[in-house]
Amino acid sequence: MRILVTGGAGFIGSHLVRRLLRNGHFVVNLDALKYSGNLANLEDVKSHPHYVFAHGDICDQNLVASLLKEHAQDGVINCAAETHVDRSILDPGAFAKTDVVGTGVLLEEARKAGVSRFLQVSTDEVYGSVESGHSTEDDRLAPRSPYSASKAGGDVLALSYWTTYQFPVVVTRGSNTYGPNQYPEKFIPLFITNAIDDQLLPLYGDGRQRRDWLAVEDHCAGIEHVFLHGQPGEVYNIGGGNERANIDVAEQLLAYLGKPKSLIRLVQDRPGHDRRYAVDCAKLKRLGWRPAVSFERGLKETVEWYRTHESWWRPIKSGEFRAYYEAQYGKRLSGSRGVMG
Ligand code: NAD
Ligand code: TDX
Repeated sequence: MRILVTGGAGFIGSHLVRRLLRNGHFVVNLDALKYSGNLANLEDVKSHPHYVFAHGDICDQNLVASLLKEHAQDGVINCAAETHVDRSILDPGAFAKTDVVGTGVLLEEARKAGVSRFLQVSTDEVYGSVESGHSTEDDRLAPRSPYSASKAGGDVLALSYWTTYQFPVVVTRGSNTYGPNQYPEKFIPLFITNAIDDQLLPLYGDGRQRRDWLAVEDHCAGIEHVFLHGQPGEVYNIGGGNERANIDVAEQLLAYLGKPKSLIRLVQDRPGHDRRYAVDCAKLKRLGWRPAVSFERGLKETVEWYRTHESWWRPIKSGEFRAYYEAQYGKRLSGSRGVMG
C-alpha cells in the first residue's frame, strides 16, 4: 500500500516507517521536525526506493492535500503529535493545535482525497487515571492533562468521521512505549541517560505511579495490524502487559547499568499526575496481535542501546533540552531527597 505516515521522524513513527518499508509498503513521511523529530532516526532508510520525506506541518492544508494527490495515498497513519505531558503543562496551546486541529486537517483532506484507510494513533492516557481494573475500548474518556485532553480531542474527532461520513477510520490507544530513539525527556530514556552520566534521577511524588510498558516494536506491530485488519470505526487498545511502579523501573535500569540507587531523588510531583494506566487488550488479541517482547529483555536492550549510542543522545541533551531541563527540574532537584529519606 501507499501510506502517508505523519510524525515519522519521531520515536514511534521512525520505527513504524522502517517496519512498513520492510513489509513492502511505499511510505511518504510528513514531519515538521519539531524538537523531538530527528532525521537521524531514519538514516538507514533515507535512500530507500519506496520512501519519500516531506518536511512540513500537518496543520498545512494545502501541503497535506498536495501530498495526498501527488502520491495517491491508499492510507494515512497519523503519528504526528506534541507528546510530552510535562511540556503540555508548560505550554498547552501547541498541543491543542497539532493534536486536535492538525488531526482535523488530515482527516478532512484524507476524506476529500478518498483515502481508503485512516489510522489515528491515540493513547491509553485518554481514559484518565485508572485506580483499579483495566480500561476497555468502550470506557468513558476522562483525560486529565492538556496532552491527554488534546489527544482525546483528536481521537473522538477521528471516530466522528466514521459515524458522520463512513470515512474508514480506526483508532489505536497504546500504552507507555519505550525503546531506542526515544527523545530523552520521557521517563525511561531520561533516567538511563542521566544515570550513565551519574546525574540525579528526578522521580515524581512517591514514585509509586504505575504504567503498562510496551516495547516500541510491539506498539508498531499493533498499529500495522490494526491498519490492515481493524474494523472501520473501531478502537483497539495496545498494551504490553507489563505494569510496573515507576520506582521499580528506575531501580531495574540502575541495576542494568551497575549504578547506585542513591541517584534516585524524590521530587515535587507533576500537577494532576495520573496514578495508574492499564488497558485491556483482549479485543486486539482476538484480531491476532500479541506483544512479543518481555519487559526485562526490552529494558535491558534499551539500556544497552543508549549505552552504545551516545552520539545519538548527547547532541540532543546539550541543545534546546538544557533550557527545558532547567525549567522542569531545576527547582525540583534543589529541594529533593533520596529514596531512603
Ligand atoms: P515523538 O515526540 O517522539 O514524535 C512526534 C513526531 O511528530 C516528531 O517527529 C515531531 O516532529 C512530529 N510533529 C509534531 N508536531 C507536528 C506537526 N504539527 N506536523 C508534523 N509533524 C509534527 O512522539 P512519539 O512518542 O513517537 O509519539 C508518536 C505518537 O504516538 C503520538 O501521537 C503519541 O501521542 C502516541 N503515543 C505515544 C506513546 C508513548 O509512550 N511514546 C504512547 C501511546 C501513544
Ligand atoms: O522526570 C520524570 N520523573 C517521573 O517520575 C518523568 C519525565 C516522568 N516521571 C514519571 C511520570 C509518569 O508516571 O514517570 C512516568 C512516565 O512518564 P512519561 O515518560 O512522561 O510518560 P507519561 O506521562 O506516562 O506519558 C507517556 O505515555 C503515554 C507518553 O509521554 C505519552 O506520549 C503517551 O501517550
